[in-house]
Amino acid sequence: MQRAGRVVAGWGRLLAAPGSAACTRSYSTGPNASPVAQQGSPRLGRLAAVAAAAAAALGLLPVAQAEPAREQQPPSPEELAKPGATSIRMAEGLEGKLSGMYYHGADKGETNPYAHPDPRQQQDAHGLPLVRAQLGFAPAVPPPCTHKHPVHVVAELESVTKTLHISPLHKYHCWTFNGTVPGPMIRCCVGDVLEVRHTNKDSDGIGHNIDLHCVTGPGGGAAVTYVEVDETRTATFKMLQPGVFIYHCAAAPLPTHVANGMYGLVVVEPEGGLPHVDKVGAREFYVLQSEFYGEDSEDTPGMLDYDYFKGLCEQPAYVVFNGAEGSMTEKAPLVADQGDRVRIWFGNAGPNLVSSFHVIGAIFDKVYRDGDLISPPARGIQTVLVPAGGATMVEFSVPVPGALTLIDHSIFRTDKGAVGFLKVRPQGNDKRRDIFDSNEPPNPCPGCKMHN
Ligand SMILES: [Cu+2]
Repeated sequence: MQRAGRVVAGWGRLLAAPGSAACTRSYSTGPNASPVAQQGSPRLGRLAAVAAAAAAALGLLPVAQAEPAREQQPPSPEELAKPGATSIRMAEGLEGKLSGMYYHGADKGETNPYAHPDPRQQQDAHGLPLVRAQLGFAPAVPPPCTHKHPVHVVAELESVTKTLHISPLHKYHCWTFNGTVPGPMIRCCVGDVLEVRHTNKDSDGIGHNIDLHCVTGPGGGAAVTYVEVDETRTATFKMLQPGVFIYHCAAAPLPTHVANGMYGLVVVEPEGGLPHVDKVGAREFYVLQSEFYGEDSEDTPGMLDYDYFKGLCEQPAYVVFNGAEGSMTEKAPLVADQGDRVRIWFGNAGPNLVSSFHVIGAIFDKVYRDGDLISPPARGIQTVLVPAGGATMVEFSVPVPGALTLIDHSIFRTDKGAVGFLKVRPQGNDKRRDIFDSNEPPNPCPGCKMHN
């Protein structure tokens, strides 16, 4: 599969993106600004320096190697509290720590420069180090979070249409984030600020937005990220809860935007990261289940045309993992080595069905139910329910070589595409016959597509 294993970052385009000129605006220093605002805040300056030093020590990639001279510092909390003193407001003051909530006051005609940090800077206005979001394209995942202090993560999502194979028989005119179904996986830590920069390049001229389930606030960010064609809008969201979260387009008609492929996953790691996340031999995969609704096109052979009423009746033509029947089967299975730990970030975009996620030949020894990364995981689980608009994370070991099979155990859906393989490659000569043994050679049943 061409997109397998591809992990990319789109930082370069951010610098040249339309509208980036707005990032160069300075803080309010108008006639109503106080001397404090005009002279800057020594405390914030110290915090910024400390954060920058921490970022450098941690090896976080700065946006630029050298920070240009900054003529103005962010206004102090005292300054922010004065009515009319500046063009921005914050729901909470900085309070001497890097934990202020970001407030989008566009509905009041206000602008918020905190949402548009200068990409040439190494920190945002709170002193948080600016880092690019590395995007994972399924089944690849972004690298785990290693930073020990909050950062400001910038993720670029682009709405774009693309005709993709959704099965060996059918192509489909997909509405996508960044050209793939599912859209990219984003990874950050609780306490981070996630900046979403949403650009619309839809060739059909349709408007799109993004509802991120990791966001606390109206619409999950949908209204503030709505863009018409060739527009870019940016919003910042503080990650208050760790977990595994779906994001999706929520533009009207919402079911159609989800049914056509506009969804992805955000992982917000808990403070301190996850256990084993850096362990050698750990394999992480991004798998997202979804449905396609349609009928054979009368105009274009081999195309499946979207059918709203099939969606309304919850009668999918396909139920798939990672955007297509066969996305993870013979030609492009997931691969692990005997003895590995396997971690699967599993989301269900729906739009209708609840998944009964199961791996044939494995028992989940850790299940972070509903994407809850705080509570102790459930143990010894065979099948986990994942609702539409929900997600989970499962872990298991693979001591025995051979092929395992990912399915939705609502079993007729395997005939609609919900099948994937995990190939466990042998390591050494120990096949662990103490765990799995037979004198009989494998003899798969004729026509079987689950036990290869
Ligand atoms: Cu959309």
